Amino acid sequence: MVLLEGCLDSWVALDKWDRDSLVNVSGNVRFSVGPVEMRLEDYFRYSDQVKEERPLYLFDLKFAQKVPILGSEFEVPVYFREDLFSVLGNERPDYRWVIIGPAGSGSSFHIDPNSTSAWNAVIKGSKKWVLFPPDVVPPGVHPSPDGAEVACPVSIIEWFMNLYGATKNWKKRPIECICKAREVILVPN
Ligand SMILES: O=C(O)CCC(=O)C(=O)O
Repeated sequence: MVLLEGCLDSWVALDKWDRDSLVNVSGNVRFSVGPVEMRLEDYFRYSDQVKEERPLYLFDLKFAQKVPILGSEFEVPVYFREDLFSVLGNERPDYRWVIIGPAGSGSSFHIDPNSTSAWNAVIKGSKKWVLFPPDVVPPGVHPSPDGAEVACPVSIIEWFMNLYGATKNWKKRPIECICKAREVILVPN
């Protein structure tokens, strides 16, 4: 795992992507939010007042097709330009997402498909990461026999409150960090 600073300096998105500009530029376009599709204006209204333990997390893989200008306001950081998926042409698997969420929302434990090494940039706010070594199953997590699917029955908040502590005296502890705005994390395969 590597945390990088200073490699997003050319991104228009860094200064431009705030709520108002994203709402304006996307208008009535609907983004994928868990099981539903929502306009950004509605999503931000929801996320301002949400009190649920598992707030809905906006996670949209078609954002740049839906609102093409968004696709032009960031670029792949120089370190990640080798693109092995390019040999697949139109068969390329999903490869880019915009992610938005209020405090307490997030992705739970998983292993990315296709042996992906993923980079993940933070534009606003900050994101806590907990990465376990490949041979370690985090407490409370139940992988499928081949390890490809993992189920984590508790919310992220509950995991931190009730299960995280168990790892404190494990020999193989997770690597943890907080990725702040303008930083990028590389999560290896
Ligand atoms: O930013 C996140 O919530 C995690 C994203 C992630 O791990 C993924 O897309 O596989």
